[in-house]
Amino acid sequence: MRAAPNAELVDLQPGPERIAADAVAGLAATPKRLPSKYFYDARGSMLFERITRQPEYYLTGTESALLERRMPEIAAAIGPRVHVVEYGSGSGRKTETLLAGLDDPVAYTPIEISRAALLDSVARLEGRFPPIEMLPVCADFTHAVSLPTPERTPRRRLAFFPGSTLGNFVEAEAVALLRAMHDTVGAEGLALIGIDLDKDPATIEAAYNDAAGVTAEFTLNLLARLNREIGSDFDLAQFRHRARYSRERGRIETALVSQRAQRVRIDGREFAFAAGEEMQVEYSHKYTDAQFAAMAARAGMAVAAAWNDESDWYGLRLLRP
Ligand code: AVI
Repeated sequence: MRAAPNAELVDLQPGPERIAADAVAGLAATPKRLPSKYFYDARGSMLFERITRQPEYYLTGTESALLERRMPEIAAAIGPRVHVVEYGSGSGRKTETLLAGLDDPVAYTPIEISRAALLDSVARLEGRFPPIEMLPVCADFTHAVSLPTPERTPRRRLAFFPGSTLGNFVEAEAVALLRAMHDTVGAEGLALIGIDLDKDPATIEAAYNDAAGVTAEFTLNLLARLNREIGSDFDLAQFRHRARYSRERGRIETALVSQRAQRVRIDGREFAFAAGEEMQVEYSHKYTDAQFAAMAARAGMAVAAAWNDESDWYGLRLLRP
């Protein structure tokens, strides 16, 4: 792992006690579940990067192309001298496109749960954008985070939440997150959010069941991580990835399915799985325009501008309080 030379790291990465408590609470629930935020250890982040390059996973490529093409309009709508606060770390092209396209951005704060991914992305961006102050925060962004103050005073804050990550939260959580963003950016602030739009279910399902099996590996890595970090004894060969689209709920529901009756020990507790029992590990919501606007409104925000790709598969939304 490289260190970021000029970046001050605020480090609140969750430790084993927090992870174990979350895992035990999830396995004690009915139906069983595990939080998808724990997918992203170093190996999980690497596997996610590989997912974004699979031909079936249209989200990343579509969003990057959309942002590149519409960046002049987006920059004009946002205005100069912003402090960019990214939810999740910018390891891809998107952050570079945004920082390069904005008018004189003052500072950049990625908030990211994986320390490795955070330091890596900051080290890379720092080299590319020397005038932009790098102020990373290693934390779970679903909790309130107090932001570092840039040396140069920004005109406003811009929350940047690309990649359709908002879709990994159920509605009440997504609204709470948008409200927290609203509070973080303040009355003058803005938020630029990437959302995957509702479309043909077969296209969506294929994106979460790639032929190369990278998504299945990514899902199972959650169990490998728990075994390594909190000493659980999941047998990875006895669980299978399953991702299905629910039309009714407008979301991909990803589960790990127990291949036989088995017991798993975590933190001194034992949990029984039946053969075929599903453990919920991730939701990936897809939105209509009306659903997204209603959610933003519940968080006290309004859609100020909207950009979609030509097929209306994917959208960027600029929200204002
Ligand atoms: C990060 N997030 C938006 C991805 C998604 O599409 O829900 C994570 C992912 N899970 C499986 N493939 C990709």
